Amino acid sequence: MNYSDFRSDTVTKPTEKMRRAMAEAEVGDDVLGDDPTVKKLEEIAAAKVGKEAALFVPSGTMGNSIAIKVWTNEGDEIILEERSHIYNMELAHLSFISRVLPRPLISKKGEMDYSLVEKNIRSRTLRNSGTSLICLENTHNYWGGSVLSVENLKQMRKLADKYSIKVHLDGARIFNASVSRKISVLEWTRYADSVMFCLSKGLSAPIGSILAGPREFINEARRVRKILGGGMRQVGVIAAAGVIAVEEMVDRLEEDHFLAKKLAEELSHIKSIEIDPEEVKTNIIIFKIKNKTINAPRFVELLKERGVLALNISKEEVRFVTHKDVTIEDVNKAISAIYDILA
Ligand code: TLP
Repeated sequence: MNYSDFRSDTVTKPTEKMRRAMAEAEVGDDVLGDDPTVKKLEEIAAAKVGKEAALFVPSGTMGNSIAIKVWTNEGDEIILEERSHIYNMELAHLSFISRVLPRPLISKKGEMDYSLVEKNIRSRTLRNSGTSLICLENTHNYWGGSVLSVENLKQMRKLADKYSIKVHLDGARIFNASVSRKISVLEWTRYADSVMFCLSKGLSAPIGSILAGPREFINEARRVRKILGGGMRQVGVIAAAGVIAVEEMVDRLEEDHFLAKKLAEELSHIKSIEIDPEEVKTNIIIFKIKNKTINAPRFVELLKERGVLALNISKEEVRFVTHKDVTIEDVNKAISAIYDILA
């Protein structure tokens, strides 16, 4: 069957230009610091997010886990948002690798409240282990690709400075935020000590993410990457696609946002679906199924039978993600399939 694949923007295939650049990439042993293409990517990426240095890592999960490992000591507390990817979807590397205690907080669509965060920052005493890090996510995946306000980042920075702690930004889709708000990513990243962003999602590179921050932090991050088995050799063949991802694939994200909005608007007319299309600002659409006989996992199975792939993220929530490799025809096909199932 010819599937229309809305499971994630991670399913995007590299462009022809990426494949050519990969074939022709100049390479060297990157663990020995010899790969010119990786160096080029790291320089471009650091500049994009306004940081001193950057590190090319195999995945977003590794980027986040390295950042947390470098910024914390075992037993520290870290504050993050309760629906965040780091807390829910990264196989507990917080406890497995960094051995820190997560303190998840409620939020309004990913934005944690200043006074709530302040109340939860604990200083190091004989009874408290002490907070060393706040993690933020922008765009916020499980809040349906919501965009954090710059003001929220500013507030979290203020708290971090007040209590001498760090801010890490999981910016897996930070370029979607930038395109949606029509402002530079720097408007957010300037308030974070470190930033991770993914090349392999909407930007369509086949593999890889970037971790960026101060030079000393990145030097240490490079050591942790090696510990985790992420020291890669002639990896310029992959970094070459990453260069095209950051330089040429950002503006087109607008098209993904347009399709997501269109899909959300159509879905909002269906009685047993709960969604506010106004809230869909980027390329992720999360909606609730209010049908008594069909739960989200069953709904996703029925979609598949009709040639449409999506993910259920809970018993009642379904997620669609738009990206380079879906078109308006795929969106129309999804809408017909959904009407067919819920009619
Ligand atoms: N998200 C994936 C899945 O894990 C759910 C997706 O399809 O959305 N931060 C955020 C906000 C993410 O959405 C993801 C991946 C990551 C980090 C991790 O990136 P990878 O998959 O490269 O380890």
